[in-house]
Amino acid sequence: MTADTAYKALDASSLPSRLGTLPELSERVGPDPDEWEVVEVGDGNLNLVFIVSGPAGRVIVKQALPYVRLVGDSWPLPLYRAYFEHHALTRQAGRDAGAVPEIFHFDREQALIVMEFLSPHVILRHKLIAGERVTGLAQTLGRFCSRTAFRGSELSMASSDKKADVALFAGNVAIPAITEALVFTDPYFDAEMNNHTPGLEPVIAGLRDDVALKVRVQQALQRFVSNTETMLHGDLHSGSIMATGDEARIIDPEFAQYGPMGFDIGMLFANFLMAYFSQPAHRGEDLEEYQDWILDVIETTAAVFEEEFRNLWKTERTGILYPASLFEDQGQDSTPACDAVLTGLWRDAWAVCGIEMHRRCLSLAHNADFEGIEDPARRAPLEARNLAMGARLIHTAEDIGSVAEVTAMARGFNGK
Ligand code: SR1
Ligand code: MG
Repeated sequence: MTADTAYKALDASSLPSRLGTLPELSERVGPDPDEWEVVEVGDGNLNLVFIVSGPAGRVIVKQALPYVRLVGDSWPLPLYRAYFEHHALTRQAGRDAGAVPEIFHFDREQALIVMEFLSPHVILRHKLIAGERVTGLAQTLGRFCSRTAFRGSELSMASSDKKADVALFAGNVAIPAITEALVFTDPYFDAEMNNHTPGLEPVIAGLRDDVALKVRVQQALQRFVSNTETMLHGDLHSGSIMATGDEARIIDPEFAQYGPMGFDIGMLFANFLMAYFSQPAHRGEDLEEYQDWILDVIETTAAVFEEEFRNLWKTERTGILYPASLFEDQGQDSTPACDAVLTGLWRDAWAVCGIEMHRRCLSLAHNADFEGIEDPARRAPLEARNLAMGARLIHTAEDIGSVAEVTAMARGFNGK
């Protein structure tokens, strides 16, 4: 950046002159900024995203806005989130090499990150709505969730490093507050920014009348705010994944915070389940096969996650938790300890899964899987199935013994 470093939002016309002298851009886009083509493509809820193209190639420039883009400047949001996103991307790249875009440049003052342009990748949510398959998707996602969960925790990290990182991320208060409200709280009362499809009123009344359900959701929130097990992606939905036909990458960790190890995979599965429940409005004759594929992705992701977690348990358990000195060094098997950790993790995951299924139909930020169904009379019954399954997951989270029970549950609700 030039002499005046005060934050200013970029636009397509000012970007070349403002970033034209950055060597990272000259090298990757081209030395003459007059030759750059800039398009703003951000379709998320928070930020500006530019594709910058030139004779040497393309990069992404992502810049935070000082407010929530979805709502406008009536909802201010600190720019410091870009700083935490940068830290999160760096840690994720270290914990699961190649899973996230490469960072070329970070400017804290301007809240901007210049990063790899993923091509020909598209947002996974669009692929799911279009009925497209991604080979190897479950392997990538299962490994990413497992490696980031394990390697960001005291199962692997030195206690002092972990504490320092938790302290660093504790500076990020505004972003977790969004999740605390929009995900865990707003769906269960008449919050100002809520919106829902007409026709769902009886279902919503049922959820809000269900005291036991609200207690369980609050218990999950209590774990989310107070359990700093690992560094989460924090917003791992199908809009935070970009894919080709045979490769997937994880983007947008601006909601990164320390939290329970089951959070990311629970949110991820909710988004696959919402893709599943919305499919009858998007598909024709291949509906059943495609829905089966989605459930297969969920089952395989869970299997890959567990396999990788058990593998890391055996090979990388270098932190203070469940040390070899208490088990293997005494000739004892630590598998029961790993089983216990995974049991708690899956309990958290299934509860979060149900809660995410609720918030995307009831709170502020919905998803295109359902929102793309134009006719509310068609949308409401599909969302009702999704809401009912969400409630079942929240109520039964600690009793679910396998992912197959969850996919069977989905098939049951889909037939209703
Ligand atoms: C005001 S932000 C709304 C939602 O968008 C993000 O992607 C998160 O999911 C957040 O809850
Ligand atoms: Mg995002």
